[in-house]
Amino acid sequence: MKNSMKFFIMVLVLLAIPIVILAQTEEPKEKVITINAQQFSYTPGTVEVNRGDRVTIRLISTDVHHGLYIDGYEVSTDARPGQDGSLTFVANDTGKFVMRCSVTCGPFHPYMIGYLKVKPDYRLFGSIWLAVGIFIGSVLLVSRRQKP
Ligand SMILES: [Cu+2]
Repeated sequence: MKNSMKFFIMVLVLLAIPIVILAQTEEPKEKVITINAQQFSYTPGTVEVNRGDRVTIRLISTDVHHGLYIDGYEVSTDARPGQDGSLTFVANDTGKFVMRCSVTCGPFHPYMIGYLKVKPDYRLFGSIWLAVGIFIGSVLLVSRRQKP
């Protein structure tokens, strides 16, 4: 393979990776998620959002009085049948957080647990990589052109 071809492919890969990262990362947005609470679980049991999202959780109970408390975010709400609960927060911390029932709702109440997953925001990382890639690509291109 010719050297110039190798160079061209190298630059293409250098630029393609951050473009793929940027294309797959969603913009932060408003997310409304409905969670059903029933003795002794949440449906869905795991909720996934992206870092920066403004998340509103609507809690619905169909049997008894339940609560929802998110460890780490320290936010909570509760719901009774016909009386939904609601809580809103901005998902600024990434990681996996435990959501637990905050109202004693029966014998297995301590095992009533769900999870909140906050995925990281790769947009800054992707943008920096792209900028550096374009810079390195241009410098290499210019330096090759100047050779006799
Ligand atoms: Cu409960």
